[in-house]
Amino acid sequence: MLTIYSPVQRTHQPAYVVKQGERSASFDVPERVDSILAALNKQELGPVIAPDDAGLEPIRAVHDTGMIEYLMTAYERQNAEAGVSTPVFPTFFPPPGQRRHPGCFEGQKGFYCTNMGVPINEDTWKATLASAHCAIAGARHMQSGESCVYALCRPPGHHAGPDFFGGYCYLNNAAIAAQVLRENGERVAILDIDYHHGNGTQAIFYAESGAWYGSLHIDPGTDYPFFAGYADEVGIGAGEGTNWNVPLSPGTGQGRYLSALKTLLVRLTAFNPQWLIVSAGFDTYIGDPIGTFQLTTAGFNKVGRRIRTLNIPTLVVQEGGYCIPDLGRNVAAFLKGLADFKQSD
Ligand code: SP5
Ligand code: ZN
Repeated sequence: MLTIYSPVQRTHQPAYVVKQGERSASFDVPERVDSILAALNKQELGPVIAPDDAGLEPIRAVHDTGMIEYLMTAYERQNAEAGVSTPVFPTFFPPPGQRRHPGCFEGQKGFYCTNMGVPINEDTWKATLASAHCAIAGARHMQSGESCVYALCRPPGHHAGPDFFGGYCYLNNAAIAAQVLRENGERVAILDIDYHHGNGTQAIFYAESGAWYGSLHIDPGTDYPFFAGYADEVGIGAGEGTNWNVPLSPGTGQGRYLSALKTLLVRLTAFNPQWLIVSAGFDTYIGDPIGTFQLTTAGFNKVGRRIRTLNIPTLVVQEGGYCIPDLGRNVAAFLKGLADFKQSD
C-alpha cells in the first residue's frame, strides 16, 4: 500500500488550546504521526512518499476564498508589529443570521473559526497545506490505478466546512480529495469512522447528489461537534438521501459498532460509488483519551476487512486518534484489513 506524507506536517505544534477559559494541551500533537510512521515501517506496509505541490486550485473547489486567505495570513497579521509571537485565537463569534465580514482583524478572527481548538501558529498554514496536498496526491494516485492509498493527513480535516474551521481541522482533506475524484462526474462515497461527526464534510456535500456521506459517531447531543450529526440530517434538495448519520451512545462496544457499520455499508453500496474515501479516525479506540467507544486493535482490523468486501477503490484519509502509544498499530491493523495483506494471525 502507498502512503502519502510530508514532514512539513509535523511542524504544526499547537502550543495550547483554550478549554473552559484556560490553556490546555492540544491532543493533536506531532507525535501522532511518529507513532503511525513507526508502525507502518515496522509492519512493512509499503513506501511512504511526499506529495506534489498541487497549489490552491483543488482547495478552492471546496473552501471559500476568504477563509483560505484568512488561514494563510492570520499568523502574520497577528504578529506583524508584535515583539513576541502569539497564536491566533478568536474572541468574538457571529450570531446566527448576522454574518457580515468586518474589515478589522479582531472581528475577522471569529468569522470562520468555530471554537478554540484551532490556534493558528507560525507553521499552521504550511502544515495544513501539506496535509491537504497529501489527500490530493492520494486521489491522483487512485486515478492512476492504485486500488488503495493512505493519505497520512495531519492536521485532520473533517470538522472544516466550506467557510468554517474547528476541532483541530483547518482544511477538509477528505472533501478536497473527493472533489478531485469527482472531476469527471464520477460518484464518490465518504465513509467517516472517526469518533466525532464530520460536520464539515456533511456541510460541504449536503446538497450534492453525486457525493454520499455516511458517518458512525458519538451522539452529538453528548459530545463535539454538538450542533450537527443527528440521524434526521439526510441531505437537502438534490442531495436528499445522500447523507447518513448513525449516532451511537457513549461507551458503545465493538459488537454494536460493527453491526451499525454493516447497516451503513448497505446504504453505501446502494449509492453505487466509483470511489470510496474513508475518513479514518482512531479515537473510537478503547484507550483513547477523548473518546468513550470500546474498539480494540483487532476491531480496527475487522472494520478494515468489512470495508474491503465492498471492493471499491479506496483512499484512506487520516482524521483523529489520540492514544499515541497505540495509534500506529491501530492504523496498521485497519490498513492491513483493508488491503488484505498476508495476516500472521
Ligand atoms: C479530528 C478530531 O478528532 N477532532 C476532535 C475535536 C474534539 N474537540 C473536543 C475535545 C473535547 C475533549 N474532551 C476531553 C475529555 C477528556 N476526559
Ligand atoms: Zn475525532
